[in-house]
Amino acid sequence: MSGPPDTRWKTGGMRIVSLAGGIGGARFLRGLKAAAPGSEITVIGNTGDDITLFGLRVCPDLDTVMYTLGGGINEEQGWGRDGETFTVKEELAAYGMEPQWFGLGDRDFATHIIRTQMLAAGYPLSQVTEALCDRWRPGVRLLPMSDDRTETHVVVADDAGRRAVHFQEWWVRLRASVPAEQIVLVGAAEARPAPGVLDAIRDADLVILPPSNPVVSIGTILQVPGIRAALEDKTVVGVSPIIGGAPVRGMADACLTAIGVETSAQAVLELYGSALVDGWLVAEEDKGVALDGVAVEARPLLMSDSAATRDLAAAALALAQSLR
Ligand code: FO1
Repeated sequence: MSGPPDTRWKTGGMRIVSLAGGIGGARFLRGLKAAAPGSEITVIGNTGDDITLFGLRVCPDLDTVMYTLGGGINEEQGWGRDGETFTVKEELAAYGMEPQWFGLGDRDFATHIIRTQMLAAGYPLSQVTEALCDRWRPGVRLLPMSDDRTETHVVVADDAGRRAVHFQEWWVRLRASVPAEQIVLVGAAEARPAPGVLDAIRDADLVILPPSNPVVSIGTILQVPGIRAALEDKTVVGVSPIIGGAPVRGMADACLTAIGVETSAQAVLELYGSALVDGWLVAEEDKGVALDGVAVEARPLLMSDSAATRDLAAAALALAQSLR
């Protein structure tokens, strides 16, 4: 790269794309916004976790990003609304309505009612998400990976026999305690990238993969036909979700095991592959990680507070800049 390092991302004007799912991804995005205040960030959100409950469409990863960046998240949990109450949930349970294992709060119900109403009126999920973000103003453009319905289902075998359960049932009710024989994105082959997704990737100056779950969040988004190929043309830097052989939070280890991948920063880098990833941030204890064609940088990865998260995001951006 010729000339002085391009630090526009510090002063603004960069177009950044980030793939995100779940709690770790949303928290990282808060740091990304702080590290690149003037940049235009497009988030491609995972919709494989989406589930229909009580006739309402729930989009956990889109909502986690929207609430976290919009200031409405339950900070300790990392999902659902702050200041939540569960009167509707208790009343549903009083009627014996199932499932009772998924904690939908009263405030959260409003989001799902509006989303379901708009979907029923024929609006695609991308327009519904845009409408919900009108209220929350997350400060990023949040796009679902696809407007087509996809769901992550998990094949398990326990005393109730061998069957496929929705990812949320495996994740929340079973706490991933029953080994997943297979993790399948139902609808993947027919799913098309949502409007704006491929354009955002094409126009991006750089792409960041946050430390989201590499299987059921990042991995799911990469299964939408066309997205991985589009990303391979860009400068992409990822942040390892695994530190010293263990996930920082969540149950990425159970997901990696399910697809026969070791729980390590090296194995996740190889899962993404050097065709996709140009730079890879790992924790100090994983500094031996290497893969031809990938610039590996070791630094603290724990997002222990907002400053640490901002610094982590800044390091990812700086590495991406140096590789452009
Ligand atoms: N996770 C849980 O562990 N228990 C819950 O009861 C739960 C409810 C819930 C409600 C709305 C929502 O948007 C997310 C919720 N989550 C819950 C988290 C969710 O399972 C995960 O955030 C993602 O699907 C995986 O990242």
